[in-house]
Amino acid sequence: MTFREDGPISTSPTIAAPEPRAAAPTGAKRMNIVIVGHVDHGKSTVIGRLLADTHSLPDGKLEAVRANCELNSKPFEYAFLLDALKDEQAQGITIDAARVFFKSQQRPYLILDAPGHIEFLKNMITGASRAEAALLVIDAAEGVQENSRRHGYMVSLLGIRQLAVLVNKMDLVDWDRAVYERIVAEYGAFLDQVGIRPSCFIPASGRGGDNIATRSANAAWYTGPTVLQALDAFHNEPAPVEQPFRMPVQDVYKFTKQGDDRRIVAGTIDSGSVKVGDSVIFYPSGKKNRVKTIEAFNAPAQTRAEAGTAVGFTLHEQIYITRGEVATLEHERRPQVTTRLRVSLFWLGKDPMVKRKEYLLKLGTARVTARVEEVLRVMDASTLDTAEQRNAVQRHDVAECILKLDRAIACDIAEEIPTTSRFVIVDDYEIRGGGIVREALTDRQATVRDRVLLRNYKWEPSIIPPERRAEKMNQKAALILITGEHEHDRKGVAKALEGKLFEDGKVVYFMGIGNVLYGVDADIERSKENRLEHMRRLGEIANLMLDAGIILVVAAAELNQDDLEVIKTSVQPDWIETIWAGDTVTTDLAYDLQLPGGAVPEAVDRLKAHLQDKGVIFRPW
Ligand SMILES: Nc1nc2c(ncn2[C@@H]2O[C@H](COP(=O)(O)OP(=O)(O)OP(=O)(O)O)[C@@H](O)[C@H]2O)c(=O)[nH]1
Ligand SMILES: [Mg+2]
Repeated sequence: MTFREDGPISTSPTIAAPEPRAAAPTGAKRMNIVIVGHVDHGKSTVIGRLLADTHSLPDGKLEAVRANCELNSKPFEYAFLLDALKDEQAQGITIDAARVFFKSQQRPYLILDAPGHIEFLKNMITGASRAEAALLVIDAAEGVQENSRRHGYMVSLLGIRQLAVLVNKMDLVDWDRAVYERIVAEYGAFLDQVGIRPSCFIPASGRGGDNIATRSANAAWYTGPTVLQALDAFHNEPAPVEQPFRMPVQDVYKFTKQGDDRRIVAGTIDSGSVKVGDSVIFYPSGKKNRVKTIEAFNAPAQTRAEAGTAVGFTLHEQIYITRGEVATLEHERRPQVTTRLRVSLFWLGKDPMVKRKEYLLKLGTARVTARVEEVLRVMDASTLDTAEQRNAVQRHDVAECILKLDRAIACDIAEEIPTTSRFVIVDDYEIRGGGIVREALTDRQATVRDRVLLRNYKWEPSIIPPERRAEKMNQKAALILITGEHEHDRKGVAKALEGKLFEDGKVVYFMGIGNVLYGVDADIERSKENRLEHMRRLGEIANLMLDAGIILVVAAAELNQDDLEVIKTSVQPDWIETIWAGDTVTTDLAYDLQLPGGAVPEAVDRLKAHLQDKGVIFRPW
């Protein structure tokens, strides 16, 4: 059993240093630091120096690299040490983000030297390698550059609160204090704007080793810490155990032993803690249950688990939940559940982020289709100039946007629980941007959702789990919504499909919209204002039938996306198949299959094949 399906995004080799001579106390917790800054400002040189000066290099490495430089008559660079270590470890693997380990006398460190910010962003947001603190390098001679600001902003947006600024290459400006002070003033003001207070600014020279691991006589006027002291002064961030419990569901596993129908709900706890006996609620569905056992990976069962650990737990009753839901505790603050989010994001894609286009949003273990509803503000991250109301977000821009998702997700607000507020945006299989949720906005289905959450909370689960029912009935429950233009014979197709599936031995039921309108809906008028309530009731009926394991075929004229979203709020979205019948699509419905006008038998064959593709019914071969 694997608890984590998503491995780290980067396959970077690890640069491991041997036991340093000045060993950190055993048991000291490692600190992860990211080093950022404008190109060529000296990041790799500073790391090389730190490795050399803390005696963290393999024996003879420094000498070997020096000798090699001499042989090729090129000047020695401390940055070459990293390359040499990489060559040793990589054996042909392309390197995107180096991970360098070293130890101070106080503790071990992992330094992430991200050559591009995409890797840094990916790793930070996916949690593949989270940095607790950042070291930002500015070249004293070149001064504050575009990426000095951009990276400072990203550090702030990613919620890294600890930062030290290294004013490097002071040798190039003859250790002129005025130059240093100017940079401190300029960059300090910038950081203030983005809400970060650096722990210190350090005048240094990576090349000369001044103020890196040892204090330099070149800057007698400077009384602050060296880089190594600044790193040692950072605090290890405790795992957010005190916050509300959040565990994005990675997967639901089934025991395979005979007669054992327990399931393990597995994931990594992002925040808070959980105990056996706790009442958990899964969002966005709102389904509730109690924790029966907590199973740890490769360890004996335990009674409690907390943030930072990968666990699985079993529940008292079998409820249907899937990857993408977030497990929470009933007595703690509930997460946000909505389809509309106000977010801050930065965009790294070559093509701008535009309205109307479909993107994939990944938050926790949830993946949903997202569109930009509105670009509220765009900010040039390097200058912090803002522009209101634009239509697109260009590469390297930071923007505040409203995103519309095609189904509800559970998340948190960045100020409250940062981990479950972070997301990335994927386009064409690549991460193009990322950000944090600032606010959960209401959507049209909000009132319906509240009722559904209460309904699921009160739901009395059957002792028969849905998959047992599916096995027995040899079909997966599904709602097949056949809609289309008024003229089109939707009803004919729907009834013919019912007939065909029935003959095949399926438990299937055709329901015309009139059956609902004049029955369950008899107390409400057929007005525009009541459309939402009509859809809600249709959804509730469908939900019951699906819970009974039935394939429900519904025919209705000209359903639109709004209608579908209401129905999706009441019915498990991945149990719905939407079919548009007819050559012209007259509404904004995002359908799963279009059936062009034509003979009914052909339409039914296509539908049947579609249901086989979707696994609703079995395809023998
Ligand atoms: N004079 C002087 N040069 C330095 C110092 N630190 C770095 N350099 C030089 O600046 C150049 C760039 O240094 P790197 O360490 O490769 O810079 P980087 O920030 O890692 O660059 P990228 O990874 O390409 O963004 C090299 O030629 C270094 O020798 C310094 O303190 N003084
Ligand atoms: Mg470098």
